[in-house]
Amino acid sequence: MRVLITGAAGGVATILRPRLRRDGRELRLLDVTPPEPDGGDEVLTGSVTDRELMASACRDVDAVIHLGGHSRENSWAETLDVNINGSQVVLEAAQQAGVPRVILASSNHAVGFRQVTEALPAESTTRPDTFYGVSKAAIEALGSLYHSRFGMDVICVRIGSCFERPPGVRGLTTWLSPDDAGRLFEACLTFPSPGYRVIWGVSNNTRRIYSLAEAEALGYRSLDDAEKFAAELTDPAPTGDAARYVGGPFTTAPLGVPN
Ligand code: 15L
Repeated sequence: MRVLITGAAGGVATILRPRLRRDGRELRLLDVTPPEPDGGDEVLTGSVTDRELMASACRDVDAVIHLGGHSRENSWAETLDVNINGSQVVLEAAQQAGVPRVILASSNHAVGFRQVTEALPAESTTRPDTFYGVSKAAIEALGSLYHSRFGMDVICVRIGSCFERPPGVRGLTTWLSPDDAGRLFEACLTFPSPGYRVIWGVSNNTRRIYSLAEAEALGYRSLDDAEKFAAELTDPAPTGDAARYVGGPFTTAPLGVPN
């Protein structure tokens, strides 16, 4: 099995790569800044917006994990080009190459203006909080289109906060632990014929508000809980809109300003 990972030098990919390595599985890593290859990984350098590069990157690939793109707010032009156009390039290249499965990194910011008190099933309709959140909503829509037109399996993972440790008090709700991320993406790679799915990427946190049911239906079992870090987190708890809405501080950050 060969898995192409875009955005392979980024934070989530750096967490995932060692956890997805298996006998009989090759990782092909693509990023604008070349990631350190571990062992026998193949490395491709360039942008997900490069159609020729993506066409060759998708050759003889069994699954794509598309993590490439800006991971925070950026100008509309950048967001449109790298996140939205780039994701279309990835899906098109995968489709043309006959790749049967694509896993797309969506984000809690696709639904950032949903209230934290609402029920949050994974497929709740989008309420983006930033241009970045709009790009994640668009990525989910593109994934749906490519599934419906071409029958590709497409799983969109609305990732909470995937870091080594919860990044502050909000992370007690949103954290996806590294090991749970490994378990989740492994389930996405191996669950038979998932079709099109939107799932939450979160650990079984005591303060969790996102639904785990959709990810568990793919065989994911979270073994971690951010609560064990609670005593160490001393940043002030969010207030106002940052506390009211799923997207936290993204809901009040200026639009189109890189942060
Ligand atoms: C995201 O989508 C970002 O990529 C990440 O950097 C975090 O900000 C995360 O959301 C979050 O909400 O914590």
